[in-house]
Amino acid sequence: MSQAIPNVVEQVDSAFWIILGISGVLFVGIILALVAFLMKYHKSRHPKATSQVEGHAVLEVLWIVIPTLIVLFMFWIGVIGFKSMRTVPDGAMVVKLTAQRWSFNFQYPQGDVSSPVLHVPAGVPVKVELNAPVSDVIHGFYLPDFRVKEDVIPGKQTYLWFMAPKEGTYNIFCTMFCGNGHSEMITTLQVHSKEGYEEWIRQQIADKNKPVDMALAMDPRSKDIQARGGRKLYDTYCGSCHGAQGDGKGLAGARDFRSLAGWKNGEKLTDIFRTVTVGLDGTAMRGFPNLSAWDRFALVHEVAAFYKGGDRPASSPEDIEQLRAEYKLDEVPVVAKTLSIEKAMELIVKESQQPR
Ligand code: HEC
Ligand SMILES: [Cu+2]
Repeated sequence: MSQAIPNVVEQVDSAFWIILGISGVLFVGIILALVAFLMKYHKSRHPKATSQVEGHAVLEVLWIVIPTLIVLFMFWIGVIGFKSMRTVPDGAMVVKLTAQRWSFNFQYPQGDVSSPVLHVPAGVPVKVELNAPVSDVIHGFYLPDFRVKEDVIPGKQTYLWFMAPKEGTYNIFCTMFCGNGHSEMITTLQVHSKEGYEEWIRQQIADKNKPVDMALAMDPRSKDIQARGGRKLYDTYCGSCHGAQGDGKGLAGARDFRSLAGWKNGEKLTDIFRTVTVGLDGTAMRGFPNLSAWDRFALVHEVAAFYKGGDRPASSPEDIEQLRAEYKLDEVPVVAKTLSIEKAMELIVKESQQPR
């Protein structure tokens, strides 16, 4: 059941050039005729007014029929391109996007992996299912290099598909003016070879399943925490609301981390870990359970580091033990799910054939 995968980039570009070409020919033709008539019928050459010409059936039919055909031709090119944009090829890999003020998060069909940068294999059609939480605003998902763009609408799933022919890094933009952090709502598409993609997914899963050593995780200077790049994680996931300096200036009501005033869920490192994992009900603070536990610990330390003063309560050994038990943090990997792309695609195709 294989069909040729249309080249949307080519279709969009050729529609553009054809329409530009037709418009160009008409523009030049009309201007030339205008100038020619201006000169030919100038008053100096024709001092007497001409007689009134009335009706010319052939001419009138022509100037209605020809432009209509041209416009229909443009429409037809558009319809073909539109059809290929809206028809997801069989066997497309499905990635789920959640866009919210002001970041993108992609979830992959393999394992329970997610990332702020979109990773895909080259030469495989990818369907991106676009979602935004009902409490959020409309965003736009734009992949200029692949000529596709679609609105992301809270509470309604939309989609687009594209296929990257070769490896590389490409831009992704939000195209809706979605508030304060709109200009930061930018990410990238990373296209790997098929093997490279599998390897990436495998690493992500291994990383997620890496058991946590509580002593190292609670120590901001341990190399396991340092290696996480907490600052970058913070900028990616939290800074848009909590502000670059943890000042809460990004979104009204977001926590200012520099003082302890008014914390709801507790201000010890272990409390912060819980908040980062499950969020705070009824507020804009959502949980980030898709991030690996190590990443969440790195974020906890990043947040705590904004605090000015010496009186932040320390987590007791009991707190730490309780957290470990609650989240089974030191357990050995549960699953290393099947990773072959072929296998994953088989499942996806089956799923996509279910009636909706
Ligand atoms: C969409 C905006 C938004 C994003 C993104 C966001 N937060 Fe929050 N966060 C909030 C708001 C709003 C509050 C305050 C909730 C309240 O107290 O009503 C909050 C509160 C918190 C609290 C305090 C909880 C308490 O006990 O009072 C912590 C800790 C926190 N956020 C950490 C983070 C971290 C870490 C990230 C990034 C992984 C993050 N937040 C991303 C909006 C956000
Ligand atoms: Cu946006």
